[in-house]
Amino acid sequence: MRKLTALLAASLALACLTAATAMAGTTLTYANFPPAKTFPCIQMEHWKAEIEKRTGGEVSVQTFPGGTLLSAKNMFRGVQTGQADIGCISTSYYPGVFPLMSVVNLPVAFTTTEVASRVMWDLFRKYQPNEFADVKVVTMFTSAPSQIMSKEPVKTLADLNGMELRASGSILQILSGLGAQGVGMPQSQTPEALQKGVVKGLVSSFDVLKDFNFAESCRHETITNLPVYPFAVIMNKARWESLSPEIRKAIDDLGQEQAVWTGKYLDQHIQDSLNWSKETYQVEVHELTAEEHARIKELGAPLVDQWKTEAAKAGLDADAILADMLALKAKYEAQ
Ligand code: 3IO
Repeated sequence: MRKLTALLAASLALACLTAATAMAGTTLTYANFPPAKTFPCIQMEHWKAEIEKRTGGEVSVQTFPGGTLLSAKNMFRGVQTGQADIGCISTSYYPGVFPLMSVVNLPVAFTTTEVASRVMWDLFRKYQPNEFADVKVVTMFTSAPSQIMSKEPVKTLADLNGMELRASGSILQILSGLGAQGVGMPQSQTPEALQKGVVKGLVSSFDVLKDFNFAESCRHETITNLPVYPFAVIMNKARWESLSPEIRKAIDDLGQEQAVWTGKYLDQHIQDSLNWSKETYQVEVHELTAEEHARIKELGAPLVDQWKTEAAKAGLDADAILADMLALKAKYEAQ
Protein backbone atom coordinates (compact mmCIF):
# COMPACT_ATOMS: atom_id res chain seq x y z
CA MET A 1 0.00 0.00 0.00
CA ARG A 2 2.77 2.37 0.99
CA LYS A 3 4.56 1.45 -2.22
CA LEU A 4 1.45 2.25 -4.25
CA THR A 5 1.05 5.64 -2.55
CA ALA A 6 4.65 6.46 -3.26
CA LEU A 7 4.21 5.45 -6.89
CA LEU A 8 1.06 7.52 -7.19
CA ALA A 9 2.75 10.51 -5.64
CA ALA A 10 5.71 10.13 -7.96
CA SER A 11 3.57 9.90 -11.09
CA LEU A 12 1.48 12.86 -9.94
CA ALA A 13 4.64 14.87 -9.45
CA LEU A 14 5.86 13.85 -12.90
CA ALA A 15 2.50 14.76 -14.47
CA CYS A 16 2.58 18.18 -12.81
CA LEU A 17 6.14 18.75 -13.97
CA THR A 18 5.26 17.77 -17.53
CA ALA A 19 2.21 20.03 -17.50
CA ALA A 20 4.24 22.91 -16.11
CA THR A 21 6.91 22.43 -18.75
CA ALA A 22 4.30 22.34 -21.50
CA MET A 23 2.64 25.46 -20.14
CA ALA A 24 5.92 27.28 -19.76
CA GLY A 25 6.85 26.11 -23.28
CA THR A 26 10.20 26.77 -24.83
CA THR A 27 11.47 30.27 -25.37
CA LEU A 28 14.28 30.79 -27.84
CA THR A 29 16.18 34.06 -27.98
CA TYR A 30 17.20 35.21 -31.48
CA ALA A 31 19.80 37.98 -31.90
CA ASN A 32 20.32 40.07 -35.01
CA PHE A 33 22.75 42.92 -35.73
CA PRO A 34 20.99 45.37 -38.10
CA PRO A 35 17.81 47.41 -37.38
CA ALA A 36 14.34 45.80 -37.32
CA LYS A 37 13.29 47.17 -40.73
CA THR A 38 16.17 45.52 -42.62
CA PHE A 39 15.81 42.22 -44.47
CA PRO A 40 17.83 40.03 -42.04
CA CYS A 41 15.31 41.08 -39.34
CA ILE A 42 12.27 40.78 -41.63
CA GLN A 43 13.26 37.17 -42.31
CA MET A 44 13.81 36.67 -38.56
CA GLU A 45 10.22 37.76 -37.81
CA HIS A 46 8.92 35.50 -40.57
CA TRP A 47 10.85 32.54 -39.09
CA LYS A 48 9.52 33.35 -35.60
CA ALA A 49 5.91 33.40 -36.85
CA GLU A 50 6.34 30.14 -38.79
CA ILE A 51 7.99 28.25 -35.93
CA GLU A 52 5.46 29.46 -33.39
CA LYS A 53 2.66 28.37 -35.72
CA ARG A 54 4.19 25.02 -36.65
CA THR A 55 4.86 24.05 -33.03
CA GLY A 56 1.32 25.03 -32.02
CA GLY A 57 2.69 27.73 -29.75
CA GLU A 58 4.95 25.37 -27.82
CA VAL A 59 7.93 27.42 -28.95
CA SER A 60 8.02 31.15 -28.59
CA VAL A 61 10.83 33.13 -30.15
CA GLN A 62 12.03 36.34 -28.56
CA THR A 63 13.74 38.50 -31.17
CA PHE A 64 16.46 41.11 -30.55
CA PRO A 65 17.10 43.28 -33.64
CA GLY A 66 19.59 46.13 -33.91
CA GLY A 67 22.42 44.53 -31.94
CA THR A 68 20.49 44.80 -28.66
CA LEU A 69 21.60 41.32 -27.58
CA LEU A 70 24.71 40.70 -29.73
CA SER A 71 26.59 43.00 -32.11
CA ALA A 72 27.65 42.02 -35.66
CA LYS A 73 31.13 40.90 -34.65
CA ASN A 74 30.15 39.22 -31.37
CA MET A 75 27.40 37.19 -32.99
CA PHE A 76 29.23 33.95 -33.79
CA ARG A 77 30.97 33.68 -30.41
CA GLY A 78 27.85 34.84 -28.57
CA VAL A 79 25.77 32.00 -30.01
CA GLN A 80 28.54 29.45 -29.36
CA THR A 81 28.65 30.46 -25.71
CA GLY A 82 24.86 30.68 -25.37
CA GLN A 83 24.43 34.44 -24.82
CA ALA A 84 21.71 34.05 -27.45
CA ASP A 85 20.11 30.76 -28.52
CA ILE A 86 20.00 31.83 -32.16
CA GLY A 87 21.93 34.48 -34.09
CA CYS A 88 22.24 35.82 -37.62
CA ILE A 89 25.73 36.35 -39.02
CA SER A 90 27.03 38.00 -42.16
CA THR A 91 29.92 35.62 -42.86
CA SER A 92 32.08 38.29 -44.55
CA TYR A 93 32.62 39.92 -41.15
CA TYR A 94 34.72 36.90 -40.15
CA PRO A 95 37.66 36.68 -42.59
CA GLY A 96 39.14 33.18 -42.77
CA VAL A 97 36.54 31.64 -40.46
CA PHE A 98 34.30 30.19 -43.18
CA PRO A 99 36.64 28.76 -45.85
CA LEU A 100 33.87 26.77 -47.55
CA MET A 101 30.80 29.02 -47.47
CA SER A 102 32.84 32.09 -48.47
CA VAL A 103 32.73 30.59 -51.99
CA VAL A 104 29.28 32.23 -52.25
CA ASN A 105 30.95 35.66 -51.81
CA LEU A 106 33.05 35.18 -55.00
CA PRO A 107 32.37 37.31 -58.11
CA VAL A 108 30.41 34.72 -60.07
CA ALA A 109 27.63 37.12 -61.14
CA PHE A 110 24.61 35.88 -59.24
CA THR A 111 21.63 37.67 -60.75
CA THR A 112 19.02 37.14 -58.04
CA THR A 113 18.96 36.65 -54.28
CA GLU A 114 16.68 33.67 -54.64
CA VAL A 115 19.16 31.79 -56.81
CA ALA A 116 22.13 32.70 -54.61
CA SER A 117 20.24 31.70 -51.45
CA ARG A 118 19.12 28.36 -52.91
CA VAL A 119 22.68 27.64 -54.05
CA MET A 120 24.12 28.53 -50.65
CA TRP A 121 21.67 26.26 -48.81
CA ASP A 122 22.27 23.32 -51.17
CA LEU A 123 26.04 23.68 -50.85
CA PHE A 124 25.74 23.74 -47.09
CA ARG A 125 23.54 20.62 -47.07
CA LYS A 126 25.86 18.74 -49.38
CA TYR A 127 29.14 19.54 -47.67
CA GLN A 128 28.09 20.03 -44.02
CA PRO A 129 31.19 22.20 -43.58
CA ASN A 130 33.33 21.74 -40.53
CA GLU A 131 33.41 25.53 -39.98
CA PHE A 132 29.85 25.20 -38.55
CA ALA A 133 30.58 22.05 -36.50
CA ASP A 134 30.18 23.87 -33.17
CA VAL A 135 26.69 25.21 -33.93
CA LYS A 136 23.40 24.09 -35.46
CA VAL A 137 22.70 25.83 -38.78
CA VAL A 138 19.07 26.91 -38.99
CA THR A 139 19.04 28.50 -42.47
CA MET A 140 21.22 30.44 -44.89
CA PHE A 141 20.58 33.16 -47.46
CA THR A 142 22.40 35.99 -49.18
CA SER A 143 21.99 39.69 -49.89
CA ALA A 144 21.19 40.78 -53.45
CA PRO A 145 24.08 41.52 -55.86
CA SER A 146 26.04 44.54 -54.61
CA GLN A 147 25.90 48.04 -56.08
CA ILE A 148 27.65 51.31 -55.32
CA MET A 149 25.67 53.93 -53.40
CA SER A 150 27.55 57.20 -53.04
CA LYS A 151 27.32 60.88 -52.15
CA GLU A 152 29.19 61.91 -55.30
CA PRO A 153 28.32 60.40 -58.70
CA VAL A 154 30.21 57.35 -59.95
CA LYS A 155 29.38 57.63 -63.63
CA THR A 156 32.54 55.89 -64.79
CA LEU A 157 35.04 53.67 -62.98
CA ALA A 158 37.53 56.56 -63.03
CA ASP A 159 35.22 58.43 -60.62
CA LEU A 160 36.05 55.80 -57.98
CA ASN A 161 39.62 56.98 -57.65
CA GLY A 162 40.40 57.34 -53.93
CA MET A 163 36.73 57.24 -52.91
CA GLU A 164 36.18 55.74 -49.44
CA LEU A 165 33.42 53.15 -49.64
CA ARG A 166 32.17 50.84 -46.90
CA ALA A 167 32.16 47.16 -47.81
CA SER A 168 33.19 43.78 -46.46
CA GLY A 169 34.67 40.49 -47.72
CA SER A 170 35.68 39.97 -51.34
CA ILE A 171 34.26 43.33 -52.45
CA LEU A 172 37.03 45.15 -50.55
CA GLN A 173 39.63 43.64 -52.83
CA ILE A 174 37.74 44.41 -56.01
CA LEU A 175 37.36 48.01 -54.85
CA SER A 176 41.06 48.35 -54.30
CA GLY A 177 41.68 47.02 -57.83
CA LEU A 178 39.34 49.75 -59.08
CA GLY A 179 41.34 52.43 -57.28
CA ALA A 180 38.72 53.06 -54.58
CA GLN A 181 39.44 52.99 -50.86
CA GLY A 182 37.46 50.10 -49.39
CA VAL A 183 36.68 50.49 -45.68
CA GLY A 184 35.75 47.24 -43.96
CA MET A 185 33.04 47.36 -41.31
CA PRO A 186 29.68 45.72 -40.56
CA GLN A 187 26.60 47.23 -42.17
CA SER A 188 25.34 48.26 -38.73
CA GLN A 189 28.23 50.77 -38.43
CA THR A 190 27.66 52.33 -41.84
CA PRO A 191 25.13 55.03 -40.81
CA GLU A 192 27.60 56.61 -38.40
CA ALA A 193 30.53 56.28 -40.82
CA LEU A 194 28.52 57.99 -43.58
CA GLN A 195 27.34 60.69 -41.24
CA LYS A 196 30.86 61.44 -39.97
CA GLY A 197 32.23 61.36 -43.50
CA VAL A 198 34.59 58.46 -42.76
CA VAL A 199 33.11 56.91 -45.90
CA LYS A 200 31.58 58.60 -48.95
CA GLY A 201 29.32 55.72 -49.82
CA LEU A 202 28.90 51.97 -49.57
CA VAL A 203 28.74 48.77 -51.58
CA SER A 204 25.75 46.62 -50.69
CA SER A 205 22.33 45.80 -52.09
CA PHE A 206 19.68 48.44 -52.85
CA ASP A 207 17.33 47.42 -49.99
CA VAL A 208 19.47 49.58 -47.68
CA LEU A 209 18.59 52.78 -49.59
CA LYS A 210 15.16 52.60 -47.98
CA ASP A 211 15.68 50.48 -44.88
CA PHE A 212 18.62 52.54 -43.58
CA ASN A 213 17.45 55.67 -45.43
CA PHE A 214 20.87 55.77 -47.16
CA ALA A 215 19.11 57.25 -50.21
CA GLU A 216 19.00 60.55 -48.34
CA SER A 217 22.79 60.94 -48.25
CA CYS A 218 23.72 58.66 -51.17
CA ARG A 219 21.86 60.18 -54.12
CA HIS A 220 23.97 58.33 -56.69
CA GLU A 221 23.61 54.65 -57.40
CA THR A 222 25.88 52.78 -59.82
CA ILE A 223 25.00 49.33 -61.15
CA THR A 224 28.08 47.14 -60.66
CA ASN A 225 26.59 43.70 -59.89
CA LEU A 226 29.36 42.89 -57.44
CA PRO A 227 29.17 39.77 -55.19
CA VAL A 228 26.38 38.93 -52.75
CA TYR A 229 27.05 38.81 -49.01
CA PRO A 230 26.37 35.34 -47.51
CA PHE A 231 24.42 35.03 -44.24
CA ALA A 232 23.98 32.11 -41.82
CA VAL A 233 21.44 31.71 -39.02
CA ILE A 234 22.96 29.56 -36.30
CA MET A 235 21.81 28.05 -33.01
CA ASN A 236 23.70 27.16 -29.86
CA LYS A 237 24.44 23.44 -30.11
CA ALA A 238 23.54 22.44 -26.54
CA ARG A 239 20.28 24.39 -26.82
CA TRP A 240 19.50 22.57 -30.08
CA GLU A 241 20.18 19.21 -28.45
CA SER A 242 17.87 20.08 -25.54
CA LEU A 243 14.87 20.50 -27.87
CA SER A 244 12.28 17.78 -28.46
CA PRO A 245 12.39 15.77 -31.71
CA GLU A 246 9.15 17.49 -32.80
CA ILE A 247 10.57 20.96 -32.37
CA ARG A 248 13.81 19.98 -34.08
CA LYS A 249 11.82 18.61 -37.00
CA ALA A 250 9.82 21.86 -37.32
CA ILE A 251 13.09 23.82 -37.44
CA ASP A 252 14.73 21.46 -39.94
CA ASP A 253 11.67 21.43 -42.18
CA LEU A 254 11.81 25.20 -42.42
CA GLY A 255 15.52 25.50 -43.37
CA GLN A 256 15.26 25.53 -47.16
CA GLU A 257 11.85 27.20 -47.27
CA GLN A 258 13.21 30.05 -45.19
CA ALA A 259 16.18 30.51 -47.57
CA VAL A 260 13.82 30.70 -50.55
CA TRP A 261 11.32 32.97 -48.77
CA THR A 262 14.10 35.41 -47.87
CA GLY A 263 15.51 35.37 -51.41
CA LYS A 264 12.10 36.14 -52.91
CA TYR A 265 11.38 38.84 -50.35
CA LEU A 266 14.67 40.62 -51.01
CA ASP A 267 14.44 40.39 -54.81
CA GLN A 268 11.08 42.15 -54.60
CA HIS A 269 12.19 44.57 -51.92
CA ILE A 270 15.24 45.91 -53.78
CA GLN A 271 12.84 47.03 -56.53
CA ASP A 272 10.50 48.69 -54.01
CA SER A 273 13.45 50.34 -52.31
CA LEU A 274 14.92 51.73 -55.53
CA ASN A 275 11.53 53.06 -56.68
CA TRP A 276 10.95 54.64 -53.29
CA SER A 277 14.42 56.26 -53.42
CA LYS A 278 13.75 57.73 -56.86
CA GLU A 279 10.41 59.16 -55.73
CA THR A 280 11.55 60.39 -52.33
CA TYR A 281 15.06 61.67 -53.03
CA GLN A 282 15.26 61.72 -56.84
CA VAL A 283 18.31 59.45 -56.71
CA GLU A 284 20.10 58.90 -60.01
CA VAL A 285 21.02 55.46 -61.31
CA HIS A 286 24.22 55.26 -63.34
CA GLU A 287 25.04 52.49 -65.82
CA LEU A 288 28.59 51.52 -66.70
CA THR A 289 29.77 50.54 -70.18
CA ALA A 290 30.33 46.93 -71.31
CA GLU A 291 34.10 47.57 -71.19
CA GLU A 292 33.83 48.72 -67.59
CA HIS A 293 31.86 45.62 -66.62
CA ALA A 294 34.56 43.54 -68.31
CA ARG A 295 37.19 45.35 -66.24
CA ILE A 296 35.29 44.55 -63.02
CA LYS A 297 35.10 40.91 -64.06
CA GLU A 298 38.82 40.83 -64.81
CA LEU A 299 39.61 42.18 -61.33
CA GLY A 300 37.45 39.48 -59.78
CA ALA A 301 39.19 36.56 -61.45
CA PRO A 302 42.20 36.37 -59.07
CA LEU A 303 39.80 36.15 -56.11
CA VAL A 304 38.63 32.76 -57.32
CA ASP A 305 42.19 31.39 -57.34
CA GLN A 306 42.83 32.96 -53.96
CA TRP A 307 39.70 31.30 -52.55
CA LYS A 308 40.85 27.95 -53.97
CA THR A 309 44.24 28.26 -52.26
CA GLU A 310 42.62 29.12 -48.92
CA ALA A 311 40.04 26.33 -49.27
CA ALA A 312 42.74 23.77 -50.13
CA LYS A 313 44.71 24.88 -47.06
CA ALA A 314 41.59 24.15 -45.00
CA GLY A 315 41.56 20.62 -46.43
CA LEU A 316 38.64 21.23 -48.80
CA ASP A 317 38.17 19.96 -52.35
CA ALA A 318 38.04 23.47 -53.79
CA ASP A 319 37.54 22.46 -57.43
CA ALA A 320 34.58 20.23 -56.59
CA ILE A 321 32.94 22.88 -54.40
CA LEU A 322 33.36 25.58 -57.04
CA ALA A 323 32.07 23.29 -59.80
CA ASP A 324 29.07 22.36 -57.64
CA MET A 325 28.29 25.99 -56.94
CA LEU A 326 28.38 26.90 -60.63
CA ALA A 327 26.27 23.86 -61.58
CA LEU A 328 23.66 24.71 -58.93
CA LYS A 329 23.63 28.33 -60.07
CA ALA A 330 23.03 27.25 -63.69
CA LYS A 331 20.31 24.82 -62.59
CA TYR A 332 18.36 27.40 -60.59
CA GLU A 333 18.85 30.14 -63.18
CA ALA A 334 17.26 27.85 -65.78
CA GLN A 335 14.14 27.31 -63.63
C1 3IO B 1 22.88 43.90 -45.37
C2 3IO B 1 23.34 43.74 -44.05
C3 3IO B 1 22.54 44.16 -43.02
C4 3IO B 1 21.30 44.75 -43.25
C5 3IO B 1 20.83 44.90 -44.54
C6 3IO B 1 21.62 44.47 -45.58
N1 3IO B 1 21.42 44.51 -46.93
C7 3IO B 1 22.49 43.99 -47.56
C8 3IO B 1 23.41 43.61 -46.62
C9 3IO B 1 24.71 42.99 -46.94
C10 3IO B 1 25.87 43.73 -46.38
O1 3IO B 1 26.20 44.80 -46.82
C11 3IO B 1 26.52 43.16 -45.23
O2 3IO B 1 27.44 43.81 -44.73
O3 3IO B 1 26.16 42.05 -44.79
